[in-house]
Amino acid sequence: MEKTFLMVKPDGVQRNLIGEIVSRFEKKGFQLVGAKLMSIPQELAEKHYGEHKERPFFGELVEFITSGPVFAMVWEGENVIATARTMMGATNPKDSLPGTIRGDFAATVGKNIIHGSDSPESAEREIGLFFKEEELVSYSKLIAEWIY
Ligand code: DAT
Ligand code: MG
Repeated sequence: MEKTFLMVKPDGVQRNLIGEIVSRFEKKGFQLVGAKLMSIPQELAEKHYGEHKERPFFGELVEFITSGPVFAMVWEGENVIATARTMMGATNPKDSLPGTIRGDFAATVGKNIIHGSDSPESAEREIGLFFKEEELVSYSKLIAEWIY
């Protein structure tokens, strides 16, 4: 089953949105397989956002993501990578639709509440950066029969 890396960013944690965000993915039918509240070390932040190294906002981005605790998660489900991106909404909250997480809770691109992997390759890479294999839990739920 497909897995993705999702993370409530420091603004989402400070704004008490962990429960709201977890709840949305649970209700959708996805399964939580790993989660932890953590502070991101500088080096991990730079690796995680490595694709944006040359962008003018890279420094601010790393500073922001290390500015307070984040809630890192791995979720599992059919098409969870793309579906989670849809549920998150557009990167810039000025474009994200109501009903999406960023559309409902974020106002600026610099503080847009949530991170989600954008492809199978980035999901694998990001899960590997943030979680050890033994931190991910494989289990089945009876309700899966009513989703799949
Ligand atoms: P996403 O988080 O939707 O995958 P991204 O990978 O393009 O978006 O960018 C990573 C983060 O960088 C994004 O969530 C917020 C920040 N960011 C992106 N574009 C920005 C910009 N033009 N100015 C400031 N921050 C930006
Ligand atoms: Mg991205």
